[in-house]
Amino acid sequence: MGGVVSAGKKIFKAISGIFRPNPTMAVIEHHHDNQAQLSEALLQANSTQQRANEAQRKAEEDQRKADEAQLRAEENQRSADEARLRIEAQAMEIVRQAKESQLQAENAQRRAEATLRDAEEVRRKVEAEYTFGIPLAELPTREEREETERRYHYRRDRLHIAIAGFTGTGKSSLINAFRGLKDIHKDAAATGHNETTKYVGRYPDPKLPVVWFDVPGAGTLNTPDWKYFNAQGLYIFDAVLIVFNQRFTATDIAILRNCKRYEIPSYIVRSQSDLTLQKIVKKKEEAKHCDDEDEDEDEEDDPRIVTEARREYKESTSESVAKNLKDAAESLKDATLADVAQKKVYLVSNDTVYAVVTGKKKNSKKLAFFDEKELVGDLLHDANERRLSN
Ligand SMILES: Nc1nc2c(ncn2[C@@H]2O[C@H](COP(=O)(O)OP(=O)(O)O)[C@@H](O)[C@H]2O)c(=O)[nH]1
Ligand SMILES: [Mg+2]
Repeated sequence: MGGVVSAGKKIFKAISGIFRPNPTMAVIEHHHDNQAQLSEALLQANSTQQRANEAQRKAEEDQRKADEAQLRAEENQRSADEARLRIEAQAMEIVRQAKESQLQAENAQRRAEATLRDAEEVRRKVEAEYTFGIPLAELPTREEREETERRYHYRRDRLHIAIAGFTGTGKSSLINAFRGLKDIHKDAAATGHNETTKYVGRYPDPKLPVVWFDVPGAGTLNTPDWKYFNAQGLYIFDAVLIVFNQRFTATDIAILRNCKRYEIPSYIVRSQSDLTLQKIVKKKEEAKHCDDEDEDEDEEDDPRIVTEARREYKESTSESVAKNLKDAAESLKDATLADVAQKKVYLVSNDTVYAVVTGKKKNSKKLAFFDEKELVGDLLHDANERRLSN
């Protein structure tokens, strides 16, 4: 009986198990659900992870590309910088070489000029010795010549014209007139009987490429004349005017003689011709009117007397200069001076030179023209010619 009961219990249990929810099954089912969700989530997570990885890779790839681009850009910049530096260095080298070539050319030019000057000096010396009998020692050396050029601020693009003569003859006034300046102009050379100086004055022309030099002369020469000429550095001039008034002095002759030796054009100029002419006219007028009781002081000069006075003045001046030179040629035993005796003597006055140069009259007084136009023309023409041929 007991066995029936227990079998019944078992069947009951089994049946009730069918009709009643079985907790274990639910758990298992639930577990299965979870498992699926988990798998799903895992799959999603995986895929998200993959996408993230993919994004990460892409970002890294982009970064790499950006880095590469940056490197390339830097590389390009570096090459550009290098190329620029190379070009700059090449340009600087070309400039340096050009400068060096220029310097070498200038040095060569200077050497050639110096050699030419030396050769010219030798030629002059030899010629001087044979033609004029001047001992070589009397000629300035190249160093002395260069020192003189420095002293007088010599410029190759200017003509240098010396006005030499004894004090008071009118050198400074003449220089002012040649420069077209009145004596009272602020740049004019000082004039007047008290204006004596031992030093050579330098006066650039305001218009022409000429520098005028006021060379005060010694009255008598205590040294050989070439020493005086060399000491004054007269050998560097393109032209020398020898200005005198009443007396043609030994210094004037010395200058003339040495100009010839150095082949420098020289001009014998008698200044203050207006004053001298006036004196001659006055004397002649006085002689004419000596018996004339009612002589009029303000009366105009008789034109015939003026013409006669001019002729007399011109002739007597030429004659006395020629005589002086002939005498000097004899006493100095210098035949070249006899040739110089034939030289023209230019008669001038400062007001007329001023009028020729500027085309203006200094003041309203009547001007007596002599050789001013000729002097200005000859002077500039000869100096220019000489410079062009040297
Ligand atoms: N009437 C006249 N006077 C002159 C002439 N030249 C110069 N003088 C005067 O002569 C004096 C001396 O002239 P200056 O030029 O100082 O002579 P320097 O010593 O040789 O420079 C001055 O009072 C000038 O005014 C000229 O041609 N005619
Ligand atoms: Mg003077």
